[in-house]
Amino acid sequence: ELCPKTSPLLKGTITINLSGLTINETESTKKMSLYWLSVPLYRRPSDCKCRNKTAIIVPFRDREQHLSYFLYYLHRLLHRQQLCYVIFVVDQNDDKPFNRGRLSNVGFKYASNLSNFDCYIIHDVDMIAEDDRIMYTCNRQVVHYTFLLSKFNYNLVYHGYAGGGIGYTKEQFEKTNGFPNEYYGWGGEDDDINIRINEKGFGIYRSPEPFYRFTMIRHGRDSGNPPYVGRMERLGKARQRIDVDGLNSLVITNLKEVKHKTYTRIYITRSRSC
Ligand code: NAG
Repeated sequence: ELCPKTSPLLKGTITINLSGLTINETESTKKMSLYWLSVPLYRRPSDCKCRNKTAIIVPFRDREQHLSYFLYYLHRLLHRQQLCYVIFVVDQNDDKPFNRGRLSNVGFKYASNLSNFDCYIIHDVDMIAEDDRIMYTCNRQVVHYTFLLSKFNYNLVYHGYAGGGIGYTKEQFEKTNGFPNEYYGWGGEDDDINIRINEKGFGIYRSPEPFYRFTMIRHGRDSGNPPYVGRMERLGKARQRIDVDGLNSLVITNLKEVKHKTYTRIYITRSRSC
């Protein structure tokens, strides 16, 4: 039987306590009382057929502690939403500047190859939903979830901000050509997808509900993620580059996958030639 339209398991506000969680704790499947499908790592509700299948794609490097917190809270939330889902952590396994756009494209390609998801959510590892009514599902427009962040006193930081967590259907991701691959380091790639999404006529949806709040884990600047100096120049050419830089120009080399109990980790290493 199909799960109800509104899950009876939702509790509303989530109290977030960021201390002392470790990866081991998040891997305790018993604690989370979740069940497995035949596809490894594919979670589903135990007593009804899910209405939605969601892939969570996390561009990642060197944030193990954040990942513990992230997995701990997100598994509980997705379980209460009665979703079928898989979490993919895409790990940039080299010491080049962090490339969030490229990692997001790799995650989408990998996930959509594995299964047909209704929703592909690109999600930063340091943002945690403060309410389980923030539905991790997609929409006719591309959905931006993380627009009220603790870091910005729960205000939309600027019109057109599309960072943090954003959900696409397969069609939306493919038609907007995903993320740009050519932003190296911090900043701009999220402003670039905002342009893509609007140019291709989808638009961005932000819920009017006041409970769409996210805690952002405090951290210093990562040494491998310096601000990308050329980002404004790149952004200026974003419109012309939609169809030439993105999912369709992605070259994947040296991909390795490791299946953990609660998520799949994909390592990508840039070879010297690209
Ligand atoms: C903007 C950044 C954006 C970032 C946002 C919030 C640029 C061009 N854009 O200024 O990437 O997500 O701040 O911190 O730098």
